[in-house]
Amino acid sequence: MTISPTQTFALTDDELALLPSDDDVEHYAQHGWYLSKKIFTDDEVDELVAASERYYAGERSRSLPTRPPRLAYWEPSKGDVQRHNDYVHYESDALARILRKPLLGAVAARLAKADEIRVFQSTLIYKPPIAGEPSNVVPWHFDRHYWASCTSESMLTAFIPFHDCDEEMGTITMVDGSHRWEEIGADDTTTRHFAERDNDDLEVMLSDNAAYNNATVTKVPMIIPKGHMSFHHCRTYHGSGANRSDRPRRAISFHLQDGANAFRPFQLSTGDLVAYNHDVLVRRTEDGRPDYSDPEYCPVLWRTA
Ligand SMILES: O=C(O)CCC(=O)C(=O)O
Ligand SMILES: [Fe+2]
Repeated sequence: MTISPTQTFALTDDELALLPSDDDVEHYAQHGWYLSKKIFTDDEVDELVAASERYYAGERSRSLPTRPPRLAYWEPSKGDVQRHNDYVHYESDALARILRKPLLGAVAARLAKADEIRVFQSTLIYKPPIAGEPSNVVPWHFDRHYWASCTSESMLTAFIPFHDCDEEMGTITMVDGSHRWEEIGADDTTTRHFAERDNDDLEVMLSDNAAYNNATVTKVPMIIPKGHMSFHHCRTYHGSGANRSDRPRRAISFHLQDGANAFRPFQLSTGDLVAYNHDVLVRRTEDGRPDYSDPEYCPVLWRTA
């Protein structure tokens, strides 16, 4: 699945009409989120469902050579909890083929004002239709906290449901404009995965941060029609609730990096360096750092000619 560094990317006229307008780009800059037009056809979305079911049944195009320390990796033995599976763009060519549609990368490039967009991570997500299942609740967080070893402040995430997705299904919900907040209480614990933190802690952290910024917490649920997707900035707080519908909530969280992003050493107060799962997988740069442009794991999605 590697592509040559000189590969060019192009859009059809129909696709050009699906890019965010200048007003949309300004909206994203102000609010920290954007609800896209219809990026995937119904056939492409249906193939995401089919390919994900094959993935859950054990189909792999290749397997990770090693399991990094914080890998999310649901297996059937874990039962009817919320499923998270990282690196599906690496392990499933059927999913990758659709995720790598140039239009998606071009939308991200417009929003991030970047010439190049690469994959950073992809997580396949499944919320079983069980209203009271505690693991279905995604507490407030922003993604930059997990990416302390990245230099970029412009990374972003596409949240891609495989069907119409609304509040009943526990759709992703953004805290409007929160990417522009200055953060208080940023300590070592914020680099820990949100699954390891207390939900009440995070609700308090959100309201404290809002108060510090003289802001109010405005929660905006993303009502996403099939084929559309939401994008959020790496500092936008978001979370999601229970799946109260009678259908599974299926999605991919597609984390994207701008071309300039690279590894940086980031030290905790303990002296330990923050690591990202990539650090035990990707090739090294000439000066020995993990290379976040390794095409095996972080392929280019879009490059402006
Ligand atoms: O599954 C969700 O509702 C939230 C996913 C998420 O945290 C993300 O896309 O960054
Ligand atoms: Fe997130």
